[in-house]
Amino acid sequence: MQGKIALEEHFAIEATINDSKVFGENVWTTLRPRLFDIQDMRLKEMDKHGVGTMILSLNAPAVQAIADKKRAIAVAREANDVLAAEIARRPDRFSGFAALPMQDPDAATAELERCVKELGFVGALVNGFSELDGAPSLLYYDLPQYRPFWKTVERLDVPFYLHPRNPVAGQIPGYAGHNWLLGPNWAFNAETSVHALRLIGSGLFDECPNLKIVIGHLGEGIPALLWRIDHRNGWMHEPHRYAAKKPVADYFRQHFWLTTSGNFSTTALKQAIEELGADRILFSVDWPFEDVGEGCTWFDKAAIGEADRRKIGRDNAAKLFKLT
Ligand code: GRE
Ligand code: ZN
Repeated sequence: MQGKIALEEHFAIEATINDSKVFGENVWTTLRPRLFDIQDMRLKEMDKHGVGTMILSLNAPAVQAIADKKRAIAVAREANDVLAAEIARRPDRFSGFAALPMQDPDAATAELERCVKELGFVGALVNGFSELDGAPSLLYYDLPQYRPFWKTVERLDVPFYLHPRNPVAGQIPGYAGHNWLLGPNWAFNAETSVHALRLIGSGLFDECPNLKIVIGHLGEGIPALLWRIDHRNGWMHEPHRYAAKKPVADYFRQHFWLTTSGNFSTTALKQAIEELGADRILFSVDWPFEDVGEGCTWFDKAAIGEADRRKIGRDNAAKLFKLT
């Protein structure tokens, strides 16, 4: 399919590049230049495999792991300015997601507003919880201090991409001594799904009925468990004890969009379509951690209907991000 839009596609700046050094030296020689490149190799890959547009975002965890608040604010601003300059060179091919210093809710709100209104970005991509010097615990965005931020996201009418990050050392005792569970193997989906469910349970979507959240990897495991999350031990008729008013599935179907990033499984794609409908699924690769050719070759031939392929490959994203 030509003209695909892909929206979990990363780049790095000097201040964040080393966060991506996770796969060892022999991969790093390839991964590093791919993260710094915007206009050369990336565009060639897009042309070769029918990607018309990439919505670009910073690598992970980047700003979210900078516990010094001032530095988090400065690095987010720098990354967003770099991205805006790159988009200006090829506005026909690139669009942007804001990196946000969530350590400071007011600063994050102001930076989002600047990125959308002045730089023309189409949303934000945040790498999970934030770390902050002196804060007693990790900052998840269901916390009450983030409500004004979410009101602004809703008012600006831009989607918020909740992207994975690893837990901090010791956060999940069961991972100790089993490092292979970190990253895309398991920890990313476990961390991100819990964060998404915290947002739902907190009642955020009752307060912000027009909020739009995007998550990757075909839903970080949630579609497979959506029934069970609400049903639990159904015969016991014990309602969820959370602030939200409705079942989890209601919020998930109304407020969430899922991308195919890094999960090129037709079974998972079909399940996501069955649970949420084809209008809620968006094509993505997760470049450069995943390969544009691999993602596109899979998607272009996946056993779904052609009408769904057009929606997922392009039309849903064009509508959600108001791309022309
Ligand atoms: C990502 O940001 O998507 C990512 C990483 C590290 C490893 C794999 C991966 O940051 O998909
Ligand atoms: Zn990613």
